[in-house]
Amino acid sequence: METKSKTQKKQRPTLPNIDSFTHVRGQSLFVDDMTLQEGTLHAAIIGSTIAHGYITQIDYAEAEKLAGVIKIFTANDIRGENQIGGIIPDEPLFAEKDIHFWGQPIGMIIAESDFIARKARSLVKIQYEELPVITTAKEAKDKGQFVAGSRTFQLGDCEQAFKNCEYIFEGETFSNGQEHLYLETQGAYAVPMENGNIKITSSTQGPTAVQRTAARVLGIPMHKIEVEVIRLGGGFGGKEDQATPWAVMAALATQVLNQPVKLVLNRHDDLHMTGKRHPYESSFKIGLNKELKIMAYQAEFLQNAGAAADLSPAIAERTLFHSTNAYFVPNVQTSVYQCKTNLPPNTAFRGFGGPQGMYVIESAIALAAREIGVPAHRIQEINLLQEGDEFSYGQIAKQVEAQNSWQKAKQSYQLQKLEEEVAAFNKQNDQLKKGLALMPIAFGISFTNTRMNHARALVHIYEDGSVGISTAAVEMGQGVNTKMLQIASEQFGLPLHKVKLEPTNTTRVANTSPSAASATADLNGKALQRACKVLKARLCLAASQHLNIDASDAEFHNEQVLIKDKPLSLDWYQLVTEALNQRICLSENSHYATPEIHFDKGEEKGHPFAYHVYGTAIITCTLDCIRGRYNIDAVQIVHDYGQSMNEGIDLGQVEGGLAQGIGWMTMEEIAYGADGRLHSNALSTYKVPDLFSTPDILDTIALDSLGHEMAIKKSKAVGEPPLMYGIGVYFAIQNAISAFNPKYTPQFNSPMTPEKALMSLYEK
Ligand code: LUZ
Ligand code: MOS
Repeated sequence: METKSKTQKKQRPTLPNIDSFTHVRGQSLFVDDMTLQEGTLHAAIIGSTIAHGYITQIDYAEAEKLAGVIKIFTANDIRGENQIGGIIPDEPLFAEKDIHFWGQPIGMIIAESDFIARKARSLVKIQYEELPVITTAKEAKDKGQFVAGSRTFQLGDCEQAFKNCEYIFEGETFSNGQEHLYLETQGAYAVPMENGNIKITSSTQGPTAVQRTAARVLGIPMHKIEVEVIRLGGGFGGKEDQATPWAVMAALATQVLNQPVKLVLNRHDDLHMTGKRHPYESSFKIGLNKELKIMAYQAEFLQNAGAAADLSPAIAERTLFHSTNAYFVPNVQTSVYQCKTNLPPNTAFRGFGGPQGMYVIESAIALAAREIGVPAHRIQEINLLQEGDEFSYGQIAKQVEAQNSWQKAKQSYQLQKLEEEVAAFNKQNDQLKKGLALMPIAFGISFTNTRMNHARALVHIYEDGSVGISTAAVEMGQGVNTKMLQIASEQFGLPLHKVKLEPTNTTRVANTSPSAASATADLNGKALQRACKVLKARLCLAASQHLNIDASDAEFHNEQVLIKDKPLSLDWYQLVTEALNQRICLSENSHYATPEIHFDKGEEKGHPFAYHVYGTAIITCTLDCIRGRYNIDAVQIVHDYGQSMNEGIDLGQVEGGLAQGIGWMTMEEIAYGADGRLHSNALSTYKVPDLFSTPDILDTIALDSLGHEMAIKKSKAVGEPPLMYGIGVYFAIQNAISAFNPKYTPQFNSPMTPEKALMSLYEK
């Protein structure tokens, strides 16, 4: 099978990801590739082998005797606080007595080699007293177990509105978790510097989170810790907060032993010890009028937070923000409960609770469509957001592209013809059935926590005219460094090879937000643009003084300095020299904070997002009704990139996001036993999408939209939104099942694995 993929209407240039060159040669550096200093020690983490209970006895004697074991660390070795909770202080670095999930770190073996450390780990004997294990959100809620309080968003008056509805439907949904499966597992390398200072190289989306937490646990000020990030082999949210503990452990061992320590989790440990996308158990009630307008929508979301809060409160909030997806609903009441279970603390994952919210309203629409006897896309279309509509959290929708992307998809991909083809196919075939579904998306861009929406960029122009750039942006394959390079080289009119992106480092750019929320290029790009402009103004001043002219509006192109398109007698390099002769500062650290956004958590109202990203996907699939297997024939997308600054990279984000969404919705089945142990703990038992699960045809059309002033160069954020196109695949398969089995009552229980599809096909 061959996947055909293209972006139609290529308007703008594409600069290949600058990392491609070293990636394809295997020369890109990750934590595991670092040249190790002499005396480097290696760590293995001792994880709990029960999910809930307490430790009654630990015997380290055998492990300690093993030659090459240097020290076994426990909570007793911590000089600061044994606390790593990011939002709520409810999570120890090492368990002291109480165990809350299978794989919870209890201690760490430091040895001369990785092999010895792991061998020693197998010699540690721990005895536990076990307590009852909770693995589902529902059970936790029934027992009153929460990591934080519930939240409710409200618009209009649902109760009143339901009274006037022609149709009312209620249902329940489940969406499972999802393993991040970043190619590079969690890891860090800590090195002692002088005077108790420590440098940590970490595979983290949040270098400041590592620095802050290491300072807290080690009991030293933040300035004694430098965190550097070269690049990540994938993050997807899994390294927003959960890269932190491993980096802190390595730093702790370095602090105590004064030797370099490397800690890289193997895949098995990573799967067992880290949290994933939150499973959600939800219920909904939807009311429509005769014209199929959704008049009222109620939903209750039970978030399976796992054993500690981690980022769950922020993720729960985003579920509510996106509970009505790309639709306007005048009366909304949504609540979310953050249920405490004995799973590893679940965490950020591309979409950050948004997809879980969107899946529920799509389920509600699918149920309504089936019961009323209309295609779901008719209900979807009638209810799409329009200019000036109010979201349930009070933000007024502006520059709405919901209708535009929908209509463009319908026309460009000939929806009517597709529908006719599917109907004709289904009439002619007994054993194969086709299904079709549409999936509109609207995703809010900004950290929902307003105070996190800021970034800085530090730019040096060196005396030879070459440029070095540091920002808070972490490169994790998403191409942010390439975008930063584009901005600086355009601002200064320099060729790409004259500009260098430095690794992200907390001593160059401090107090940073993580690279997350799809907002990294916007926030850091805007800060970088500012820094470049400040430096250009200084260079213009230098030119004015030297040439005795007004060069304040000079422009920079092709290593030249131009006034009204005429080059000055000084080129870029000569001007840099002249500025230094005049003792002008050629370094600048600029700050950007997203304007206008705000949110009042008391009222649950405000304007949390800089803007929204829109798009529409049309999905068709073919289901083998003997075997339950399905093939995704086509996913045809109209996506709102705004004015994309790099269509190649942005298309890569759409394709990757879609594949990840398809995986979440169709095949990735995380399985925990009733004892809280992860059963899907290898790639033989956890199926992720491969080339055969991607659509035969994958088309993306760039919607010709204006973009947004708050997007960098009007190029809208692209990281997370496309994942949610994958939700439509679930409903396309469901429609194919319905075409085969008229008695099928849709269950909204994702992922739609072939097993589930097969059972549904023969349900009576
Ligand atoms: N991380 C975060 C995120 O801390 N806040 C957010 O709003 C967010 N949204 C998406 C992804 N990560
Ligand atoms: Mo994220 S889910 O780290 O943007």
